[in-house]
Amino acid sequence: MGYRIVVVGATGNVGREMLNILAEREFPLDDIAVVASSRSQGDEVDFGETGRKLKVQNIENFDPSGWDMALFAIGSEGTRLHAPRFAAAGCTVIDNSSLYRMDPDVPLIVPEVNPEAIAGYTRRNIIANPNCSTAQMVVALKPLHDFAKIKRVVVSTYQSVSGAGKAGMDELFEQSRNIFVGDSAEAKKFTKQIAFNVIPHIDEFLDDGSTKEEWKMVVETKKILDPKIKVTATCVRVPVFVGHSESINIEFENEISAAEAQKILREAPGVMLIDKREDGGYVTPVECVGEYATFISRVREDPTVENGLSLWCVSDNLRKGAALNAVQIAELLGRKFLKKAA
Ligand code: 11C
Repeated sequence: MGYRIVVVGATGNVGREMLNILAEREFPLDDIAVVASSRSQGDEVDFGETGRKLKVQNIENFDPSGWDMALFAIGSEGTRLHAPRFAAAGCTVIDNSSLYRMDPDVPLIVPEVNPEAIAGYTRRNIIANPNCSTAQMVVALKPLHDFAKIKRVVVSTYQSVSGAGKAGMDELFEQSRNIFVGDSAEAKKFTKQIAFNVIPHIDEFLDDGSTKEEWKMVVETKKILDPKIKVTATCVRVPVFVGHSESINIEFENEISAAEAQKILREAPGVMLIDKREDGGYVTPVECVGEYATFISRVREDPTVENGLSLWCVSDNLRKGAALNAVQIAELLGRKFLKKAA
């Protein structure tokens, strides 16, 4: 016996990856429904590589009663409209938007980091999935924090355009092509030219001069990992289609050598350490596409602070940063709370 699962936002970048990953991991399903806005009603989407096509239903008329879980991959606005009615109908919402992440009654879960916090889902029948740049960072930080207690993190991100949806990917493609043929590189989705450029601005500006993407990395890391950890972030969009990269500098309370950190990371859940200290002995975003792991490279001591380390962290933002983490949450929920007889 399996689960009845709904994928909400099934036609978007993350929704499609959710379907791929549910199929790849042979998630125990009795039934699957795909829903999206009325624009996509009647369209067909692939259920991964199973050969099965699923017909998109209109979210406005979809009745969630009798469905076990819904993986939401629509923006905060649509989530605000529809998630409460799914949750009230008994269908547990696993939400990829930022809407509920900081709600104290909604657990924010990365299964390798804080699986125990999922127990709080009963308060609203909603579980939040973190921002992609936070998810990969906390997977890397957790085993190091357990060993030497992290005091402070300085992170700079290099985030791919797929984080801004299909429109972001189309803009990078079109601008690159236009520039090659001598046409203008008009910016629509992004605030400046993204092709052959980098933009130090993701999401809206806040009063203190930081951006909401940077704020999310700070507050989500505290909620998932440890409220005592200080985080400062600079989030940058780069002309890469898929795969977010991060340069992370960490200050610890206790001593930790680079060799100790490498040993810990080699054995850590969800982490793949590729750290050869030679030409090409590190991972770049193009190599992480389609993978589940959070890749760590360039682990080294930072002699400018007591107990400091620097490292490089790369992951597929549509997978561990979004769809994979959501499916892992569904698996965890199934194992712990929504057990089905085999
Ligand atoms: C980006 N991290 O790369 C964002 C996308 O809060 O879930 C995901 C935004 C979020 O643009």
